[in-house]
Amino acid sequence: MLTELQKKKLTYYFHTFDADKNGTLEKSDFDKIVSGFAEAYNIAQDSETYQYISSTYGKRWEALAKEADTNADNKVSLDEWLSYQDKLLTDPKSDFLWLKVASMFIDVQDVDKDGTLSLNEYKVMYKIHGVGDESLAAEIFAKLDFDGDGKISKNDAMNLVADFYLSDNPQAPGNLFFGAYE
Ligand SMILES: [Ca+2]
Ligand SMILES: [Ca+2]
Ligand SMILES: [Ca+2]
Ligand SMILES: [Ca+2]
Repeated sequence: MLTELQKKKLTYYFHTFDADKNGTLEKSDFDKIVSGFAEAYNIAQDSETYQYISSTYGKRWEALAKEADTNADNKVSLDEWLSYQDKLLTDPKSDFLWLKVASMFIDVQDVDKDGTLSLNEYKVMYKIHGVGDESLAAEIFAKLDFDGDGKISKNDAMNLVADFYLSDNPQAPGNLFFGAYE
């Protein structure tokens, strides 16, 4: 069972994928996020980077369509999303799949492939996922960049995302990884 705090965070997270804000997730939301990505970084559609980003988000949608869309209407509702996340996080058979998904998600945001998230990459994530503006991104980034080197290392990012999914402590910094959830 998800706790109230987990439910709150995961509900918020759901909306960051609902690019057209119609209240459900569809393939078109994921396409829209990929276009936003390409636009933000000026990535050509025939480039390897575009292929990588597009296939990563594409696979994410396919996995959701297969595993979360229980009534098979090609949409993932909030209820379907929460049941799916509950299963991922609490069923030992899911074999930490959520952690693999998180790792993939961080890798795709690391556009320059230096193994860390820069403030700029973090800002772009906020933009394409409709999380918030640059000043909110900078404010939260400062809280997550513990050593103040201007980067969030992959290792720190994984710990933060683990907190985002699992922590029931309202003060855990990782709660804010995907933006101000409340
Ligand atoms: Ca939608
Ligand atoms: Ca559905
Ligand atoms: Ca980077
Ligand atoms: Ca750092």
